[in-house]
Amino acid sequence: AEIAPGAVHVPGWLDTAAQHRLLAACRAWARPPAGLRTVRMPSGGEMSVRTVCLGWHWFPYGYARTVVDGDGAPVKPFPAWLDDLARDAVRAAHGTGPGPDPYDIALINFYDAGARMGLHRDSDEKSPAPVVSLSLGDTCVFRFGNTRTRTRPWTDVELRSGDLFVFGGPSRLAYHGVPRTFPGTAPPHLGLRGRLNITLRVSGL
Ligand code: MD3
Ligand code: FE
Repeated sequence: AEIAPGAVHVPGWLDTAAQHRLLAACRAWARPPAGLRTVRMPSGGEMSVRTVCLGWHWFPYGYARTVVDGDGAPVKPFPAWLDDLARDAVRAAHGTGPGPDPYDIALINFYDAGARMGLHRDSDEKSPAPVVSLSLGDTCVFRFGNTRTRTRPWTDVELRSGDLFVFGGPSRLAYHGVPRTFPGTAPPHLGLRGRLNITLRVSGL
């Protein structure tokens, strides 16, 4: 379903086996060095989600090759199979592939019960390539706003384990966030308490 120009939701895109493979990979990436961390904002506050990065390290606000605001370790590599997955995802959602630049950033967010993400725009990447979002575990409310203001109008969409969302074209710079999750709604077979969101991006760096 296209909820705005270039913003396409594909429920259940990852089958059970693909969800298990991606979750197992996330568990390995979450381990130190350069593993799961709590992001501290310039204001001093901490994000309630915890994050691990592949390829490039995201910090507020920019990208680096080492964990500049954590253990200082080199960022884990971005594997070629994630570029393949991102390209498949863009083709599935938009019907046509992304440009030639390889996907080279993964930001993996972990939501325990009560974690959320305020409305924001993702503008630290230099490429206009679509952002690919994959959800695992608990269902959440994903809030998709507009490109001009952090206020209404917005559209709330529930994202479930296995869902794909692709944000390209005019939607690439839209405000978005996650006002809540529904703890305990993850498919039991996954063995995941909480929610994981994997975004795949092109740095343009
Ligand atoms: C629309 N993550 O990592 S995924 C983020 O569920 C982020 O963890 C949320 O927002 C999460 O920056 C939302 C959906 C998403 C991700 C990136 C986007 C929507 C986007 C970039 C541009 C436009
Ligand atoms: Fe975002």
